Amino acid sequence: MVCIAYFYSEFILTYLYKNYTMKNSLLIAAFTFLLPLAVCSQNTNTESQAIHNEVEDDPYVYVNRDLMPKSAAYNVRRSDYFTTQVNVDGAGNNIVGDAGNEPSLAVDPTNTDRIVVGWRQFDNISSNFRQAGYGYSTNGGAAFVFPGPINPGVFRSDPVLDFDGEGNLYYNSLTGNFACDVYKIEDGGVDWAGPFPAHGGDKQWMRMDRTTGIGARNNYSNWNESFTTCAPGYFTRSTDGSETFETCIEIDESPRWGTLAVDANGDLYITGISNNGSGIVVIKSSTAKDPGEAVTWDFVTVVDLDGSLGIGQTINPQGLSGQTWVDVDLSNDNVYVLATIQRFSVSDPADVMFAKSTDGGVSFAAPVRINTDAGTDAYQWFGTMSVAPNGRIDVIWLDTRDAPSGTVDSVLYYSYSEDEGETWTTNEPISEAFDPTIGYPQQNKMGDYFDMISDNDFAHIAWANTLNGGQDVYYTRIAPALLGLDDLSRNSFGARVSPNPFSETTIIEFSVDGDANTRVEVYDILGRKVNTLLDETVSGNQRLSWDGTNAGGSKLNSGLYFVTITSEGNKASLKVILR
Ligand SMILES: [Ca+2]
Ligand SMILES: [Ca+2]
Ligand SMILES: [Ca+2]
Repeated sequence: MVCIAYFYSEFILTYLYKNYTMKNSLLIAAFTFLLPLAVCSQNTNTESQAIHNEVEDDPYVYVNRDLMPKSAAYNVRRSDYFTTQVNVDGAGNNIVGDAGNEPSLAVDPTNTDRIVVGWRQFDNISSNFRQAGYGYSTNGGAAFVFPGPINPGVFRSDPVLDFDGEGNLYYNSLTGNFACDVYKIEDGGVDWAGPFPAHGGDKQWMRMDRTTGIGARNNYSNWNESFTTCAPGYFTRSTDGSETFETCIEIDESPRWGTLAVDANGDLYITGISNNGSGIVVIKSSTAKDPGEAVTWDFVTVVDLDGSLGIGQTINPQGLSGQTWVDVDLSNDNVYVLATIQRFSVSDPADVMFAKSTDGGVSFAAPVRINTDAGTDAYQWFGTMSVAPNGRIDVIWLDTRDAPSGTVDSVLYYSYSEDEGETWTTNEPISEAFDPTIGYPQQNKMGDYFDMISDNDFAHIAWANTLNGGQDVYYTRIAPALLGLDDLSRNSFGARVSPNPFSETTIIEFSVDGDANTRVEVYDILGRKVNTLLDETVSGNQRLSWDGTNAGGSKLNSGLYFVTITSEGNKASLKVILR
C-alpha cells in the first residue's frame, strides 16, 4: 500500500480513464491487473512512457476564436483584492467554449506592472488538444491581453514562467515528445525569442536565479525521471541566458511533482515526492550557482508533512490535488515546504500542510495545518505557497468546507504569516464558490496546480475557476495589509477623520476599549504602507494628527489614502483624500 501511495500516478489514471471511455474493457482489465506491479516497480521509463499523459491525443482542429460566442469577462474589484480574467478576446470578453488550466505566472521584479501568465490553452472543450497559452498585463493586472498561443497549432503543455532579476522573461514549454524548450523576452516588449531546446520531460518546473551573485540569470529545471528525454538525467542548468542547457544529471531521491527555489546566496532547493518511496524531500545544491562548477547535491532531507500527495481524488479525478512547493526567506536561512496532503494521522483527504526549516533545509520542524476548518471531510486542494522578499509567507488553496452536500464547490482561500510561519492570519475567502467540474476539456481535471508570486505589497496569483460558466484562467492580486476592509460593516472604534479632504493637517479621532495594543497606519491606493501614526498600547479616546507625509517625513502626492486602525483583532479603515 505504501508503494501504491507513492507511485500511483497521473498517467495511470489517464490511461484507465481514456480506455474506460473507449469501453476497451480488455485493456482496462489487463492494466488493472498490472497496476500494482507497475506502480511498485518504480515506473521504468519504457513502462511509464507507454502510458503517459502529456502527449498529443486529439488532433489539432483550427478554431477561429473571433467566431466563438462571447460573454462578459468575470472581474472583481475590491480595495483588498481584485480578480481579472486573463483568457479573454481582444475586446476583453470571455470566449465561451474554450478552457485553460495549469497556469503559471511571472511578475517583473524591475517593473511590477508587467505580469505574464501562461497556461494550457484548449481552444474548444470538445478536444484535449492543448497549446502554449499566454496573456500579459502592462498595468499591474488590471487588464490582460491574450494574443493567442505562442506557437499556434502545435501541441504544447505545462508552461512554467519566470523573470530573472533584470526583467528578462522565460517560458518553459513541454512539447508532445516530452522535450522542453524555453522562449524568452529580453527587450521588455511582448515578442518571444526562441524556442531554445532545454532537454526536459513531464512534469518540469523551472526557476531563475534572481540574485546579483555569480549565479545571476542561471536557469534551473527538473522533471519526472520517468518521462525524461535525456535518461538517466532529469535536471539541467543554463548559465548563458537560457540559450543552451547543460547535459542532464540525476538528482538524489528523484523528486517529482514539485518546485524549485533560489535563496539569497544563490543556493538551489528542489522539492518533490521521491520516486524512490522516501516521501516528500528537499534537495539542496550550493554548487549550482557557479557556472565553473558541476552541479552537485549537498544533501537530501525528508520532510514530514503527515501524509502524501493526493492523486486521482474525487476533487480532481484525473489529476493531482496539488504539487509540492518550496520557497525561502531571503533574509535568513529559513526554507519552507508546503503541499496539499492526504493525511496519515487523521482521515482527512486533503489539508494544506506546512513545514519550516531554520537551518538551510538540513532539518524541518513538525508540520502545521494551515486550513483551520473543523472536521476532516473538506478538501483543501491546490495548496500553493510563495514568500515575499520581506519574509511574509503567502498561502492560497481551494476549499470545499462550505460546499453543499454532494458537491465539490470550492472557494479560493488565503492566509499569511509575518512571523516566519509561527502564526497565521485567519483563513480568508477570496472568491465566490464555484463548481470545478464544469468545462473539463476532455480531461477529468482542472489541471494539477496553481501558481503564486509574492512581493512586499501583494500576493499575485494565477489560477483557474468556472465562475464564468467555463474553465478559465484568472489573475488575482491580494493586498494583505488591506485584507477584509471591504467587509467592515461598522466602525468599531467610533473613528472619524477631519478635515477630509485636507491639504495641511487632518485629525484622526477614535476610541479604544480597555488597554489594547493599537496601530494606526496609512496605506496608499496600491496597498503600500506609507506611514505608521501609532503603534503602542493605549486606552480610551485617542486623537492623532497626520500632515500628509510618509514615514520619511516627505509630503505625499495628492490622492486617496486609507487610514487603518487595528486593535486586538478589530480593524477599521477610513478613506482620506489629500489635496
Ligand atoms: Ca472561456
Ligand atoms: Ca501537466
Ligand atoms: Ca481537509
